Amino acid sequence: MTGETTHNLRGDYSRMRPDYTVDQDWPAYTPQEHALWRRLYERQAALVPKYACREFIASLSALDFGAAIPRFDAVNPRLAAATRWQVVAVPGLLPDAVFFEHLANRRFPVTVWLRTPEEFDYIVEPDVFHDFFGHVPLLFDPVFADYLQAYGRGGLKADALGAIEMLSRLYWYTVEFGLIETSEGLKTYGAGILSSGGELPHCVESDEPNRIGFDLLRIMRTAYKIDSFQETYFAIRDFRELFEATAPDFTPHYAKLAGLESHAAGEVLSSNRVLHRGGNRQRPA
Ligand code: HBI
Ligand code: FE
Repeated sequence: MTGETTHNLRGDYSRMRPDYTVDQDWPAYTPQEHALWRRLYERQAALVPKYACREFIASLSALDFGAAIPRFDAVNPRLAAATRWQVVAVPGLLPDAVFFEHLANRRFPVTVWLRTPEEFDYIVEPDVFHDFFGHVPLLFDPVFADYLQAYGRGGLKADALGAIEMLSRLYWYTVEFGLIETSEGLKTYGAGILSSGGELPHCVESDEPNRIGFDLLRIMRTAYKIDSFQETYFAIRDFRELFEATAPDFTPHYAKLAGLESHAAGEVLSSNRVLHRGGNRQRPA
Protein backbone atom coordinates (compact mmCIF):
# COMPACT_ATOMS: atom_id res chain seq x y z
CA MET A 1 0.00 0.00 0.00
CA THR A 2 2.40 2.59 -1.07
CA GLY A 3 2.13 5.35 -3.53
CA GLU A 4 5.46 6.67 -4.57
CA THR A 5 6.81 3.99 -6.84
CA THR A 6 5.35 1.31 -8.99
CA HIS A 7 8.56 -0.45 -10.00
CA ASN A 8 8.54 -3.38 -7.59
CA LEU A 9 4.94 -4.14 -8.30
CA ARG A 10 3.86 -7.08 -10.29
CA GLY A 11 1.46 -5.70 -12.89
CA ASP A 12 2.27 -4.36 -16.34
CA TYR A 13 2.27 -0.59 -16.00
CA SER A 14 3.71 0.01 -19.45
CA ARG A 15 0.45 0.40 -21.38
CA MET A 16 -1.75 2.28 -18.96
CA ARG A 17 -3.47 5.59 -19.56
CA PRO A 18 -2.54 8.69 -17.53
CA ASP A 19 -5.18 7.79 -14.93
CA TYR A 20 -3.55 4.34 -14.61
CA THR A 21 -6.45 2.51 -16.24
CA VAL A 22 -5.93 -0.25 -18.80
CA ASP A 23 -8.16 -2.51 -20.89
CA GLN A 24 -9.13 -5.65 -19.07
CA ASP A 25 -8.31 -7.75 -22.18
CA TRP A 26 -10.67 -10.48 -21.02
CA PRO A 27 -9.97 -12.83 -23.98
CA ALA A 28 -6.35 -13.09 -22.83
CA TYR A 29 -7.21 -14.98 -19.62
CA THR A 30 -6.32 -18.66 -20.01
CA PRO A 31 -8.58 -21.66 -19.27
CA GLN A 32 -6.25 -22.42 -16.36
CA GLU A 33 -6.86 -18.96 -14.93
CA HIS A 34 -10.62 -19.34 -15.23
CA ALA A 35 -10.34 -22.73 -13.51
CA LEU A 36 -8.30 -21.21 -10.67
CA TRP A 37 -10.91 -18.44 -10.34
CA ARG A 38 -13.63 -21.10 -9.99
CA ARG A 39 -11.68 -22.84 -7.22
CA LEU A 40 -11.10 -19.57 -5.37
CA TYR A 41 -14.71 -18.58 -5.79
CA GLU A 42 -16.07 -21.94 -4.61
CA ARG A 43 -14.04 -21.90 -1.43
CA GLN A 44 -15.08 -18.36 -0.52
CA ALA A 45 -18.71 -18.72 -1.58
CA ALA A 46 -19.04 -21.72 0.75
CA LEU A 47 -17.80 -19.65 3.72
CA VAL A 48 -19.65 -16.44 2.98
CA PRO A 49 -23.15 -17.47 4.20
CA LYS A 50 -21.84 -17.99 7.71
CA TYR A 51 -19.43 -15.08 8.04
CA ALA A 52 -20.32 -12.23 5.67
CA CYS A 53 -22.79 -9.42 6.28
CA ARG A 54 -26.14 -9.85 4.54
CA GLU A 55 -25.52 -6.99 2.10
CA PHE A 56 -22.48 -8.83 0.73
CA ILE A 57 -24.28 -12.16 0.56
CA ALA A 58 -27.22 -10.65 -1.32
CA SER A 59 -25.01 -8.95 -3.92
CA LEU A 60 -22.80 -11.97 -4.40
CA SER A 61 -25.68 -14.26 -5.25
CA ALA A 62 -27.33 -11.67 -7.49
CA LEU A 63 -24.07 -11.16 -9.38
CA ASP A 64 -23.36 -14.85 -9.88
CA PHE A 65 -19.81 -14.49 -11.22
CA GLY A 66 -18.43 -17.82 -10.04
CA ALA A 67 -18.09 -19.55 -13.39
CA ALA A 68 -15.21 -17.53 -14.83
CA ILE A 69 -13.19 -14.37 -14.25
CA PRO A 70 -15.86 -11.71 -14.67
CA ARG A 71 -15.95 -9.19 -17.48
CA PHE A 72 -15.82 -5.74 -15.93
CA ASP A 73 -17.90 -4.29 -18.77
CA ALA A 74 -20.70 -6.75 -17.93
CA VAL A 75 -20.98 -5.68 -14.29
CA ASN A 76 -20.73 -1.96 -15.00
CA PRO A 77 -24.27 -1.32 -16.30
CA ARG A 78 -25.70 -3.07 -13.23
CA LEU A 79 -23.43 -1.14 -10.90
CA ALA A 80 -24.28 2.13 -12.62
CA ALA A 81 -27.99 1.42 -12.17
CA ALA A 82 -27.61 0.46 -8.51
CA THR A 83 -25.24 3.11 -7.13
CA ARG A 84 -23.66 4.99 -10.08
CA TRP A 85 -20.31 3.30 -9.41
CA GLN A 86 -18.03 1.84 -12.10
CA VAL A 87 -15.27 -0.71 -12.06
CA VAL A 88 -12.11 0.31 -13.94
CA ALA A 89 -9.27 -2.04 -14.88
CA VAL A 90 -5.80 -1.22 -13.49
CA PRO A 91 -2.39 -2.95 -13.54
CA GLY A 92 -2.21 -3.29 -9.73
CA LEU A 93 -1.59 -1.03 -6.75
CA LEU A 94 -1.88 2.65 -7.55
CA PRO A 95 -0.21 5.71 -6.09
CA ASP A 96 -2.40 6.96 -3.25
CA ALA A 97 -3.51 10.14 -5.02
CA VAL A 98 -4.52 8.23 -8.16
CA PHE A 99 -6.43 5.70 -6.07
CA PHE A 100 -8.26 8.41 -4.14
CA GLU A 101 -9.11 10.30 -7.34
CA HIS A 102 -10.86 7.21 -8.72
CA LEU A 103 -12.82 6.59 -5.52
CA ALA A 104 -13.82 10.25 -5.26
CA ASN A 105 -15.37 9.86 -8.71
CA ARG A 106 -17.11 6.57 -7.93
CA ARG A 107 -14.70 4.44 -9.91
CA PHE A 108 -13.33 1.35 -8.20
CA PRO A 109 -9.91 0.22 -9.52
CA VAL A 110 -9.77 -3.55 -10.02
CA THR A 111 -6.46 -5.27 -10.75
CA VAL A 112 -6.55 -7.29 -13.97
CA TRP A 113 -4.13 -10.14 -13.20
CA LEU A 114 -4.90 -13.30 -11.25
CA ARG A 115 -2.59 -14.90 -8.68
CA THR A 116 -0.77 -18.19 -9.44
CA PRO A 117 -2.03 -21.55 -8.14
CA GLU A 118 0.82 -21.48 -5.59
CA GLU A 119 -0.75 -18.34 -4.11
CA PHE A 120 -4.15 -19.96 -3.62
CA ASP A 121 -4.14 -19.35 0.13
CA TYR A 122 -2.21 -16.16 0.44
CA ILE A 123 -1.17 -13.24 -1.72
CA VAL A 124 0.55 -10.01 -0.73
CA GLU A 125 -0.59 -7.64 -3.47
CA PRO A 126 -4.26 -7.41 -4.42
CA ASP A 127 -5.16 -9.40 -7.55
CA VAL A 128 -8.40 -9.59 -9.54
CA PHE A 129 -9.87 -12.13 -7.12
CA HIS A 130 -9.31 -9.97 -4.06
CA ASP A 131 -10.41 -6.78 -5.80
CA PHE A 132 -13.48 -8.16 -7.54
CA PHE A 133 -14.75 -10.78 -5.12
CA GLY A 134 -13.86 -8.77 -2.02
CA HIS A 135 -14.79 -5.25 -3.04
CA VAL A 136 -17.31 -5.20 -5.88
CA PRO A 137 -20.37 -6.76 -4.16
CA LEU A 138 -20.56 -4.02 -1.52
CA LEU A 139 -20.39 -1.28 -4.14
CA PHE A 140 -24.04 -2.23 -4.71
CA ASP A 141 -24.98 -1.06 -1.20
CA PRO A 142 -26.00 2.62 -1.40
CA VAL A 143 -24.67 3.66 2.02
CA PHE A 144 -21.39 1.79 1.71
CA ALA A 145 -21.01 3.18 -1.82
CA ASP A 146 -21.35 6.72 -0.49
CA TYR A 147 -18.88 6.00 2.30
CA LEU A 148 -16.26 4.85 -0.20
CA GLN A 149 -16.66 7.96 -2.31
CA ALA A 150 -16.39 10.16 0.79
CA TYR A 151 -13.29 8.20 1.73
CA GLY A 152 -11.76 9.02 -1.66
CA ARG A 153 -12.53 12.71 -1.24
CA GLY A 154 -11.06 12.62 2.24
CA GLY A 155 -7.99 10.92 0.81
CA LEU A 156 -7.35 13.73 -1.65
CA LYS A 157 -7.60 16.19 1.23
CA ALA A 158 -5.38 14.08 3.52
CA ASP A 159 -2.77 13.93 0.80
CA ALA A 160 -2.54 17.71 0.84
CA LEU A 161 -2.36 17.72 4.66
CA GLY A 162 0.29 14.99 4.93
CA ALA A 163 -2.14 12.71 6.75
CA ILE A 164 -2.26 9.73 4.40
CA GLU A 165 -1.11 7.29 7.07
CA MET A 166 -4.06 8.04 9.35
CA LEU A 167 -6.46 7.68 6.48
CA SER A 168 -4.86 4.44 5.31
CA ARG A 169 -5.52 3.01 8.75
CA LEU A 170 -9.17 3.89 8.43
CA TYR A 171 -9.34 2.09 5.06
CA TRP A 172 -7.52 -0.89 6.51
CA TYR A 173 -9.72 -1.32 9.57
CA THR A 174 -12.99 -0.71 7.71
CA VAL A 175 -12.98 -1.42 3.96
CA GLU A 176 -10.39 -4.21 4.22
CA PHE A 177 -10.87 -5.77 7.68
CA GLY A 178 -14.08 -4.35 9.12
CA LEU A 179 -16.60 -6.31 11.20
CA ILE A 180 -20.27 -5.49 11.64
CA GLU A 181 -22.55 -6.31 14.57
CA THR A 182 -25.83 -7.86 13.49
CA SER A 183 -28.76 -9.57 15.19
CA GLU A 184 -27.22 -12.85 14.00
CA GLY A 185 -23.88 -12.03 15.60
CA LEU A 186 -20.63 -10.55 14.32
CA LYS A 187 -20.16 -10.67 10.54
CA THR A 188 -17.64 -9.10 8.21
CA TYR A 189 -17.79 -6.57 5.39
CA GLY A 190 -14.00 -6.26 4.93
CA ALA A 191 -12.67 -7.24 1.50
CA GLY A 192 -9.35 -8.48 2.89
CA ILE A 193 -11.28 -10.94 5.03
CA LEU A 194 -13.96 -11.84 2.49
CA SER A 195 -11.35 -12.84 -0.08
CA SER A 196 -9.30 -14.91 2.40
CA GLY A 197 -9.98 -18.57 3.15
CA GLY A 198 -8.31 -18.49 6.54
CA GLU A 199 -9.29 -15.11 7.91
CA LEU A 200 -13.02 -15.46 7.26
CA PRO A 201 -13.58 -17.95 10.10
CA HIS A 202 -10.73 -16.52 12.17
CA CYS A 203 -12.03 -12.95 12.37
CA VAL A 204 -15.21 -13.83 14.26
CA GLU A 205 -14.49 -17.26 15.77
CA SER A 206 -10.89 -17.18 16.96
CA ASP A 207 -10.17 -16.36 20.57
CA GLU A 208 -6.88 -14.73 19.57
CA PRO A 209 -7.72 -11.28 18.16
CA ASN A 210 -9.34 -8.35 19.94
CA ARG A 211 -12.74 -7.25 18.68
CA ILE A 212 -13.55 -3.64 19.55
CA GLY A 213 -16.35 -1.22 18.79
CA PHE A 214 -15.66 1.20 15.91
CA ASP A 215 -13.98 4.40 17.08
CA LEU A 216 -12.70 6.75 14.37
CA LEU A 217 -9.88 8.48 16.23
CA ARG A 218 -8.76 5.28 17.89
CA ILE A 219 -8.49 3.59 14.48
CA MET A 220 -6.56 6.46 12.95
CA ARG A 221 -4.06 6.09 15.80
CA THR A 222 -3.61 2.33 15.43
CA ALA A 223 -0.81 0.59 13.52
CA TYR A 224 -1.69 -2.45 11.43
CA LYS A 225 -0.07 -5.67 10.25
CA ILE A 226 -0.02 -6.43 6.55
CA ASP A 227 1.57 -9.87 6.69
CA SER A 228 -0.54 -11.77 9.23
CA PHE A 229 -4.10 -12.04 10.45
CA GLN A 230 -5.16 -8.87 12.24
CA GLU A 231 -4.56 -8.61 15.98
CA THR A 232 -7.54 -6.30 16.38
CA TYR A 233 -10.78 -5.93 14.44
CA PHE A 234 -13.16 -2.99 14.77
CA ALA A 235 -16.91 -3.53 14.50
CA ILE A 236 -19.45 -1.03 13.20
CA ARG A 237 -23.17 -1.32 13.98
CA ASP A 238 -24.21 -0.51 10.42
CA PHE A 239 -22.94 1.31 7.35
CA ARG A 240 -24.81 4.42 8.43
CA GLU A 241 -22.61 4.67 11.54
CA LEU A 242 -19.53 4.39 9.37
CA PHE A 243 -20.73 7.00 6.92
CA GLU A 244 -21.79 9.46 9.60
CA ALA A 245 -18.65 9.11 11.71
CA THR A 246 -16.51 9.83 8.70
CA ALA A 247 -18.62 12.60 7.15
CA PRO A 248 -17.14 15.58 9.05
CA ASP A 249 -13.91 17.23 7.95
CA PHE A 250 -10.94 15.35 9.43
CA THR A 251 -8.61 18.38 9.56
CA PRO A 252 -9.06 18.94 13.34
CA HIS A 253 -8.60 15.20 13.95
CA TYR A 254 -5.30 15.20 12.12
CA ALA A 255 -4.08 18.17 14.13
CA LYS A 256 -5.02 16.41 17.35
CA LEU A 257 -3.45 13.10 16.36
CA ALA A 258 -0.25 14.59 14.96
CA GLY A 259 1.47 14.85 18.34
CA LEU A 260 0.31 11.49 19.69
CA GLU A 261 2.07 8.15 19.66
CA SER A 262 0.48 5.30 17.73
CA HIS A 263 -1.19 2.35 19.43
CA ALA A 264 0.25 -1.07 18.64
CA ALA A 265 -1.95 -3.35 16.54
CA GLY A 266 -2.79 -5.62 19.48
CA GLU A 267 -3.33 -3.00 22.18
CA VAL A 268 -6.60 -2.69 24.13
CA LEU A 269 -7.38 0.59 25.90
CA SER A 270 -9.64 1.17 28.90
CA SER A 271 -11.70 3.55 26.76
CA ASN A 272 -12.50 0.82 24.20
CA ARG A 273 -15.86 -0.84 23.84
CA VAL A 274 -14.48 -4.36 24.05
CA LEU A 275 -16.57 -7.07 22.37
CA HIS A 276 -13.85 -9.66 22.81
CA ARG A 277 -10.44 -9.37 24.40
CA GLY A 278 -7.92 -11.48 22.55
CA GLY A 279 -6.34 -14.38 24.39
CA ASN A 280 -3.39 -16.63 23.58
CA ARG A 281 -1.19 -13.69 23.00
CA GLN A 282 2.32 -13.52 24.39
CA ARG A 283 2.44 -10.87 27.05
CA PRO A 284 5.51 -9.18 28.46
CA ALA A 285 6.71 -10.94 31.64
N1 HBI B 1 -4.31 0.88 -5.26
N2 HBI B 1 -5.25 -0.57 -6.79
C1 HBI B 1 -5.15 -0.13 -5.52
N3 HBI B 1 -5.86 -0.73 -4.54
C2 HBI B 1 -5.77 -0.31 -3.25
O1 HBI B 1 -6.45 -0.86 -2.37
C3 HBI B 1 -4.90 0.74 -2.93
C4 HBI B 1 -4.18 1.32 -3.98
N4 HBI B 1 -3.34 2.33 -3.71
C5 HBI B 1 -3.20 2.86 -2.41
C6 HBI B 1 -3.97 2.16 -1.36
N5 HBI B 1 -4.77 1.20 -1.65
C7 HBI B 1 -3.81 2.54 0.08
O2 HBI B 1 -2.95 3.58 0.27
C8 HBI B 1 -5.11 2.85 0.80
O3 HBI B 1 -4.80 3.03 2.13
C9 HBI B 1 -5.76 4.05 0.36
FE1 FE C 1 -8.52 -4.35 -1.12
